Amino acid sequence: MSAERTLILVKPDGVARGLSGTILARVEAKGYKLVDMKFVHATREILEAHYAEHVGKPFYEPLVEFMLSGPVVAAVFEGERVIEGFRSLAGTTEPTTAAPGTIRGDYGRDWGLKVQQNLVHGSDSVKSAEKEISIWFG
Ligand code: IDP
Ligand code: MG
Repeated sequence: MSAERTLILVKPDGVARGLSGTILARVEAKGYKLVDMKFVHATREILEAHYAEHVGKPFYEPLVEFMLSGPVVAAVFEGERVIEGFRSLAGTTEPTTAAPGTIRGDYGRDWGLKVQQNLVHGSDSVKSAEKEISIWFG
């Protein structure tokens, strides 16, 4: 059985604020293994595939625009229960109430925009991880 993998993105706000290294270091420090990584400016096509589950929601278009606003770091991390472990480290979606000690809780806040800029993305299931790794890394 191969080890579990997840797709992690440092979103454009994380890159613009100079937090890419800090964020990746926290994932590495927890013990997960970095197995692939690239610095990339997403395309609308990539984002439409990546965020297909959110089509039609009020924040969908602002989310796509936000993700197109600058480069992201896309990374694949590996380890036992890494999907769940990274989402726990990232914190809940809304940065205002994400627990202190999490990435979103420590570095994020609400900026009063139509989309929450919350620094990171992490796959939410084995199925999504496989799909997302293939979208971003082919
Ligand atoms: P997740 O990133 O915590 O898995 P999702 O529900 O998959 O959250 O939503 C994808 C992204 O869309 C979030 O990370 C956030 O940037 C944005 N988002 C989600 N829900 C809302 C909302 O209710 N208002 C504004 N932005 C949202
Ligand atoms: Mg999600």
